[in-house]
Amino acid sequence: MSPLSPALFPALAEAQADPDGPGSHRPALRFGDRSVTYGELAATASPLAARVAEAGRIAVWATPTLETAVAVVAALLAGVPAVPLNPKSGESELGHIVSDSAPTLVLAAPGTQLPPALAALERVDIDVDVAVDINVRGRGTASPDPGTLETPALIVYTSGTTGPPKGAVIPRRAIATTLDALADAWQWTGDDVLVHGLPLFHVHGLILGILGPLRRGGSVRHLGRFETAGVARELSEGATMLFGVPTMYHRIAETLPDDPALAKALARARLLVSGSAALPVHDHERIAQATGRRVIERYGMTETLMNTSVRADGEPRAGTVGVPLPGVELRLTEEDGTTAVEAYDGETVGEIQVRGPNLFTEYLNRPEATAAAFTEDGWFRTGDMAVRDPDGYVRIVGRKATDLIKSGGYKIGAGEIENALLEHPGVREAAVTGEPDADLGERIVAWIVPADPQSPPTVEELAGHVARRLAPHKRPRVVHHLDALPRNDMGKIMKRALTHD
Ligand code: MCA
Ligand code: AMP
Repeated sequence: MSPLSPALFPALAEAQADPDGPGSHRPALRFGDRSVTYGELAATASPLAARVAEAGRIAVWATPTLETAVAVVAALLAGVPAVPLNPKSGESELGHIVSDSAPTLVLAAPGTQLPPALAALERVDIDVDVAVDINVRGRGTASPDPGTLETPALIVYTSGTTGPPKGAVIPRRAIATTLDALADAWQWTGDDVLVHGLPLFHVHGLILGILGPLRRGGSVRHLGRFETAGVARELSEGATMLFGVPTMYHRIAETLPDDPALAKALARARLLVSGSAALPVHDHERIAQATGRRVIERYGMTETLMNTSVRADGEPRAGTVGVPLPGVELRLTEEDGTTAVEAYDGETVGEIQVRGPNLFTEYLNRPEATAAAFTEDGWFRTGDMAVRDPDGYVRIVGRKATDLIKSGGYKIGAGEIENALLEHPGVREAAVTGEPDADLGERIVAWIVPADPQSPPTVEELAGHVARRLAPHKRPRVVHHLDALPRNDMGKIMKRALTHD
C-alpha cells in the first residue's frame, strides 16, 4: 500500500491551516481581471472539495477560466479523480468520454450552458466569487482525505492512431514527481510568475501551467486565449516565465519585427519554454535574434508527463529537447522494441522508451492497450524516434506512427477523423494525412472519394461536420477529391501515395 499522499500544494495547505498568515495573501491564480490569493483559493476550493468528496469521478467543464482551476484543485484536495472536458468537444467525442469515464457529476461555471451529452449528470456550479466572499470572512472547511500517492488524480483523454481517444489515468505521484523534476531543471520557485494561454483540458496547460505554479507556491496569470499582446503585457508587468506550444512561439516570431514592446518584454523573462511539438529552428533563431533570449524545449506526453528538458543552467541548443529529467530513465531502442541503442553519436535513431515515477497508471477500461504500451520489463513505448548527442541531449527526429498528426500542439489520430468523415453522406471513402504547416506544425488534410462526384462536399461542410462531431482542432483544413483511393493488393490505403501536385 502506497503511503498517504502529502499535500500536493504545500502553500495552499498552509493557507488552509492559517487563514490569517502571510502566505494566505500571496497571489495564486489570475484570469483576466479576476484573481484569488492562496487564502481565497483555500476558502473556495475546500468547501467544493467537501461537496464532491463522495463522488466516484467528476467531470470538469474545462473552460479557460478561474472556475476550472478551482474545480481541479478541489478534486485534488478531495482525492476524487477529475476528467477535464474540452468545452469545444463535439457530440460524438463528448459522448464517448462521458460513457467511458462515467463521472457522477459535472462541475461547471455558473451560467454555462452544458450540451445534451452531459444532461444526465448532476451539475455542481463552481461559484468562485460567492465562495471567496463568504469564506474569507469565515473559516475554510477542513479537506477530505486526499488518498494515497497512487490515487488517480486526473483522467486525460488522448488520441491514438485508430479508434476514439483513450483516458490516461494520471496518479498524484506522477504529478508531484514531474512538477518537482521541472522545478529542479528550471530553478522554478515560488517567486516565479507564469503566463500562459493554453487550454486547460490537457497536461501542458493544466498540470504544468496551473498545478505547477501552485505546487511551487507561486502564481499564474492565464490569458484566457493566447495573444502576443497579452504575453507582452504580462511579461512587462512582472511575469517571469512563459509556457507555450510551437504555434504560439511561431506567432510571436512573426510579430516580433513590428512589435518592439513584445521584444523588450520577452527579453526580461527568466524562462521561455516550448513543448507539445517540435519548435522549428527557424523560429528559435528569429526569437533569439530579436530578443537575445533563447526558448528552451521540454519533451513530454500525456501518458508520461515530462521526460526531458533543456535545463535552465544548461546549454539552450535549438532543435533538442535536452536531457532526461531527474528520476526519469530514458533509452532508445532498435526496431524490435527491446534492444537498447547504446550510441550517443547524434546519428543512430531509436524509439524513445521511458520508465519512472512520472508515468501514468493505465488507460481507463483498456487493459489490452495498456499492456501493449509497455515492454515486458516496464518501459513505456512513446512511439517518438530520436537520436542522442554525445553529451546526452535528445533530439526528436520523427514519430513511429504516420497516422498521428500534431497540429497546433494537439495530438490527433487520423483514424478518428476518417471515421467521422465516413459518417458524412457525401463521403464514400476517406483518408486523412498531415502535411507541414508553418503555423500549426502540421495541418490536417482529407482525401475523399465523394458519393456523388458531381456535387462533392466542400471543405467548409466537412470541417463543420468534423468540428461538430469531434472538436474544432480536428477539422480538416484542406480537402482533396479523388476518383479512388490508392490501395495495395491487400486493399489497404497507401497513404504515402497521397500527394498533391
Ligand atoms: C474554426 N472554428 C470552428 C470551425 N472553424 N469551430 C467550429 N466549426 C468550425 N468549422 C473555431 C475554433 O473553435 C476557434 O474558436 C477558432 O475557430 C480558431 O480555431 P483554430 O484556427 O483551430 O485555432 P487557433 O485559435 O488558431 O489556435 C491555435 C492555438 C491552439 C491557440 C495554438 O492550437 C492551441 O491552443 N493549442 C494548444 C494545444 C495544447 O495545449 N496541447 C497540449 C497537448 P475560438 O476562437 O472560440 O477559440 S500535448 C501535452 O499536453 C503533452 C503532455 C506535452 O508535451 O505538452
Ligand atoms: P500528447 O500525446 O498530446 O500528450 O503529445 C505527446 C507528443 O507530443 C509526444 O509523444 C511527442 O511526439 C510530442 N512532443 C511533446 N513535446 C515535444 C517537443 N518538445 N518536441 C517534439 N515533440 C514533442
